[in-house]
Amino acid sequence: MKKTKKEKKQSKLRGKISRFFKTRNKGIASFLILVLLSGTIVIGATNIAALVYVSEEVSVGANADMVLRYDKPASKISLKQPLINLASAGSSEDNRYQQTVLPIGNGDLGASIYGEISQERIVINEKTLWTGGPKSGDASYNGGNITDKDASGNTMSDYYYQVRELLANGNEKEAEKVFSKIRGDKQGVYGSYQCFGDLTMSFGHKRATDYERALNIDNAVATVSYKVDGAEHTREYIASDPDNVFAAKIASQGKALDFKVGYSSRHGAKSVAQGSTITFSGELQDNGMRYCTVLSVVTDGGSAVAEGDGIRVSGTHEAVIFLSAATDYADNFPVYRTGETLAELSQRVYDTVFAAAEKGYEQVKADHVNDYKNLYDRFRIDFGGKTPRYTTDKLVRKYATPFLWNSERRYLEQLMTCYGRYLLISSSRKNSQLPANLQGVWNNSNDAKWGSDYHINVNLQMNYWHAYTTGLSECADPLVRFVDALREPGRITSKTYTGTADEAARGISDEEYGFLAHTECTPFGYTAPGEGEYAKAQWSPPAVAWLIQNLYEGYEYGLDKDYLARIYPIMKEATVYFDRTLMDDGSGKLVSAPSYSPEHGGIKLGSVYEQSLIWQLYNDTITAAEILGADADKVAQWKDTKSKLKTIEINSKGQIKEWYDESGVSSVESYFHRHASHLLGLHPGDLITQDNVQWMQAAVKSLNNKCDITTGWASAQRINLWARTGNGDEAYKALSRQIKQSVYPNLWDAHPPFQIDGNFGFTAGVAEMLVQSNADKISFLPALPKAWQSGEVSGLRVRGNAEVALSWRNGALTSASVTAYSDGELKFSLSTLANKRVYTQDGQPVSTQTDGTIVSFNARANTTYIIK
Ligand code: FUC
Ligand code: CA
Repeated sequence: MKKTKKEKKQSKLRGKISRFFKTRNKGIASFLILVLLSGTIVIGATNIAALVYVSEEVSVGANADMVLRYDKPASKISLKQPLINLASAGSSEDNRYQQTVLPIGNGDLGASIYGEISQERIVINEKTLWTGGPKSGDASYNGGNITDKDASGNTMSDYYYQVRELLANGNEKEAEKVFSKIRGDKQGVYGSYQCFGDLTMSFGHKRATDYERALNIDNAVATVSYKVDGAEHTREYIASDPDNVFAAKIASQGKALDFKVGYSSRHGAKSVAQGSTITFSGELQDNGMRYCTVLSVVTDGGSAVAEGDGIRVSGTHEAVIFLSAATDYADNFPVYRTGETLAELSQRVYDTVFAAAEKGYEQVKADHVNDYKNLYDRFRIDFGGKTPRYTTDKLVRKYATPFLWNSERRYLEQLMTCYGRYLLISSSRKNSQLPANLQGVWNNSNDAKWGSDYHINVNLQMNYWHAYTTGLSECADPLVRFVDALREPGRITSKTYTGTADEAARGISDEEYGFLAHTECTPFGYTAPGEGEYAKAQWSPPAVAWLIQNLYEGYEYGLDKDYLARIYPIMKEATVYFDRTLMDDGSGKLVSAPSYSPEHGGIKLGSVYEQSLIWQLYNDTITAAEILGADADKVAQWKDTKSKLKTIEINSKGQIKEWYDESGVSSVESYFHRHASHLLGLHPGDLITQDNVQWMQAAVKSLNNKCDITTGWASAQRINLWARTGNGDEAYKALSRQIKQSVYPNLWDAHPPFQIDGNFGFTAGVAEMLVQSNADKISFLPALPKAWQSGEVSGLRVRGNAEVALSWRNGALTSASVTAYSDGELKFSLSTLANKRVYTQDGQPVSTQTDGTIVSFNARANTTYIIK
């Protein structure tokens, strides 16, 4: 028989293999065969394991505690090698910090726990300690805006108008060139978030057994425990908001404690130990910012006395450390200082520490737990998670393999969901001076990537996506104040970069320029554009409009008119900038120019990113004005503007365009790029909804055209986007990919480096999968994945000031209730209330209305409605 080509090839190969055996390669050959065989066995075993694990039935109601648990101190945890490395995680020590410490915080104070046995180490942060901004006492600070003419006699706004003209004439190349001259002055102005200090405790313990380090996020208490010579040693750590202190309780059984407490500055201030108190205070070399921190040790018997610059604790079985820290930062442009002397500032910190010490640890702890649970307990979730067999680092690692029970996977997903809430409560409180930054409040470096600043082309917004949906509206208050504080410097930016000669001649007030901020912001009102290599990436006039979406959600969810009256002036002033600068694109449509789409492509006449945000700003500002009965004349003008805005367009591939003219933009680049800025109308915006089938289908196509391997926050954004399309399985894929690719052993999200937005966006994504209330209607389980066959959730907030509780089994809703907190109509999607009836809690049917697109009923405040 004649051999085919393929058969010839195969017999040749066989010949080669047998010859191989006959030679001295025998050893290697048999080794290779062994490897192949064992490989097959492993693959076979993996498949069987996968079958066993996947077919495990999961049942809800286990009520597993939400605890991050480790059997090793931070120094011994195996680190993760993230899939992509767009940015450096810093030094290897900093990388270890970011992956392994356990964070506690009270909003402005943060502490990160290593849990070391011989020498414990805790990194202390206070959120306002920043370099950059004005030097103390410098009232001439103008936030990095370049107000002078340059050598060629042009002002920044001259360039701005030249770029616009070039764009209007279709000369993008030349426009780019001129645009590159528009810049801010970051040198010495931008600064960076700083680390405050290191708390150490030298126990000198060796040969510890039964070690455990844990962070219980059900009550916000971290612990370390182990045995030495059979005697138990325990440490308990809290960060209290009511008492504004970090507190540590150190206890031992058996032998009395004997250890030394040290506390040192990262900025050269000398630690002074006196009695049982350590203080260090000073002024930052960079900008003269004053800082002070005080630590005091209280013992139960025994002694705590100064020894060198530390405190020796001995002869007691229990010691408590109270610590607080503060700076003279205030959010008042242009000085950004409280005006306190170092002595006054120090007194403030002393008073705080001694008031807590006076109160005593147990009371401070009880008040802290109570205060924390008041926020945390509002929300519950159960996908059938059961306490896993593994420590949290191993759980994360095994999540990427088949070797986890489904109930363990569900546990990790629940834990991640709750962790996003824990981290927000711990890094952003109603009384916090600043919102959560790129790392919340936890930072080990004085040179953190991006200065651990406030990026507003996605990051800061994402930090608060889950604030309203999961019942943490108070935690968003610092964000409102932050945006408000951008107004004053932002007016200078608007005037400097976009003011015209005509406006100057008319002598318009600063307010009449509106306010403007770009991608990168600091606590010192840096609102100018960037400079250098990434100047283009830092251009983003509608970033403020995006922040205002967060603020306005506060009203949509809470329906508090006083709150609306508080944010309305900010909304109105943000529109002023666009009222002044929107331009005709040549077809009668209004666009923003020069326009950019984060963080790729060129400078254009309008981008879908900018237009979607501007549309939303006008949309929400009009509604707000109408609710408040304000500015009727403006409303008419805004409505006209809104109707002329260029918004969504679909390209030849059926996707949402990112640029109106996509020529010259690489589709490969777009595929790999982490930002999905052209889809902001889908989430968090209101432009693209299920009501517009064509746009929704295009959005799905766009999403399918986004690479799965991406940064942590970008995965989180994809969860939210897919949820809004109603595709739960795709949303779930993004969610599980995020855990596999971007979650560190301590559950912090990795860009890399550690960036907290991904943690927050993850939680927001889960909420969005379970309940949606955008587009003026509430939907239950709009994007339920197969992985969450059965579950229960309560405390999910919806727009219209109400709260939802749901249970479902085998993918179908089994019970639902809605609690209204205001009188008014609640609207639901047709499918949500199809074949269902609404009852009061005592079983009285409630009448519903439908107009064919929604079903609604009139709810009364503080009433729960059962849906069956
Ligand atoms: C934006 C993102 C980066 C990073 C930075 C802090 O510029 O594009 O990925 O998250 O913010
Ligand atoms: Ca909205």
